[in-house]
Amino acid sequence: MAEFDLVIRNADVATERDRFACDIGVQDGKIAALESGLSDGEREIDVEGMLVMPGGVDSHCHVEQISSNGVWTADDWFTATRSAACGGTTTIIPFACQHRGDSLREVVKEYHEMATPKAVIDYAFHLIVSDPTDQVLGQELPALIKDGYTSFKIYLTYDALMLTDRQFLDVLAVARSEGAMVMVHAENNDMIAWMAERLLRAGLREPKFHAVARPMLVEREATHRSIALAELVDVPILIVHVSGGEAIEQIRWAQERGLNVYGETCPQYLFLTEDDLDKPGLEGAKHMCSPPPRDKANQEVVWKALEDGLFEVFSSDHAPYRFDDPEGKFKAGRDAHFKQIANGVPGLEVRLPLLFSEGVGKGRISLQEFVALTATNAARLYGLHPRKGDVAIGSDADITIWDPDKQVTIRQSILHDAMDYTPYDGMEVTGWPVTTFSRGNIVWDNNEFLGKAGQGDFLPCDTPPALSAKRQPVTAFDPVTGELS
Ligand code: DUC
Ligand code: ZN
Ligand code: ZN
Repeated sequence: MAEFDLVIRNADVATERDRFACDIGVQDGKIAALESGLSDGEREIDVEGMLVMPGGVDSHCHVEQISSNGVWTADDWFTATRSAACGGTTTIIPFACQHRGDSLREVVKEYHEMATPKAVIDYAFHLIVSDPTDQVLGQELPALIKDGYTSFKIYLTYDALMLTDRQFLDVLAVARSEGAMVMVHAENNDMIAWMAERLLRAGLREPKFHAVARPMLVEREATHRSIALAELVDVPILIVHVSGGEAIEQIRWAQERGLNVYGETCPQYLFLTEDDLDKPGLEGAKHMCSPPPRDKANQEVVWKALEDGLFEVFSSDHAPYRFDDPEGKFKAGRDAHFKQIANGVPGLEVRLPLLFSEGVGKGRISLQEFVALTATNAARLYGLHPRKGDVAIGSDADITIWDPDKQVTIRQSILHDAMDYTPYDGMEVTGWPVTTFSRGNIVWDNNEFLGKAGQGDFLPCDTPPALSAKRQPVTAFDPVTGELS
């Protein structure tokens, strides 16, 4: 009888730490052996000439979520996880989004009901907290954290979701006392609303004015404010979807002061610019997301920061709204102004190939940095490592086989989400995931999707390790414990 369920022979393995040649033995969905000359597997594949990496962990994507202005994402749990798997990603961490008045516990239950029958790959949840009532802060969040929902996102903009600074402090305090990571959407709501009102009053309605209403300083201000609030509470935070230089300066400033401030960036800030929002007709809407893509100079600063190690994670922020669909971007009508157009771009499937091609292929980041940015760091940050994000004995056999030389022109027709466009249409990349294993099961092979709805499991997350960092109190009074030292 074969010793392993699966043996991957002649693997050239890249992890966040190193690169080594071996065979990979998989048993019961886990990596059981990493050495050359392994004995037989029930199933064997030879991957000579390919690269072998941990499957990607996409820690920021929106799946079967309704936006603050009432538009559902095009992808459900099946199409989103299928698209992820075909792009080499084996774990996603979307959001369970609380709208005001909702019980968080109920929200989580509803998201599970959507995900369980449809998910193809494994998943965890971040919670979006938009209504931090006493019940939510005192009972629901502590109980949910214990059940493995150990990260939440808060918004500083969008009237329907945003928290006041005071509410934000309350959420940060719970994160510290109960052990959770807070992710922040950092944009100043009043600045945006004020600018938008004046733009619309002046008759400036096209998609490109979305970026004018949200200039870089809007993000810089909210990033700095978030850092200060987290410093007061003495708890780590992660600033999501960082778009350009001024926000990066704030994060660098915090990191140089020794604060536990993490940053995330996304493909749209490395591969799109504000000029894309100025495409003819309504085409610009295909590139609208928040914060918006910036100019070329900012794009270069984001690349530099990525190379310098400022960012912890590279996520897609997949927020898919179809272009030519009355339920999509233009649910408010084809004559909608920029405030009424659904905000977000897809990116689950192309996240890894884009960064591999432009980052590793062009020598901007190493292969190890690529693995860290796209898989290992997110798994660690959100309490899923070493089960996810690694090729190591005992880890889940979530493995992506890469053809580093495969040349692909990105077109919507080759992708597997439910979208009708990709903002990266026509881009040429070198390097593509050719086979993806999820816990040892093949879900993508040679241009064929082989996964099954419902085979993905929910992953409860451990306490994020960043929460055990040494305390750095700002005053002798600890506002979380109430103690005076
Ligand atoms: N924020 C996100 O995180 N995703 C899509 C749009 C947005 O504003
Ligand atoms: Zn956001
Ligand atoms: Zn998002």
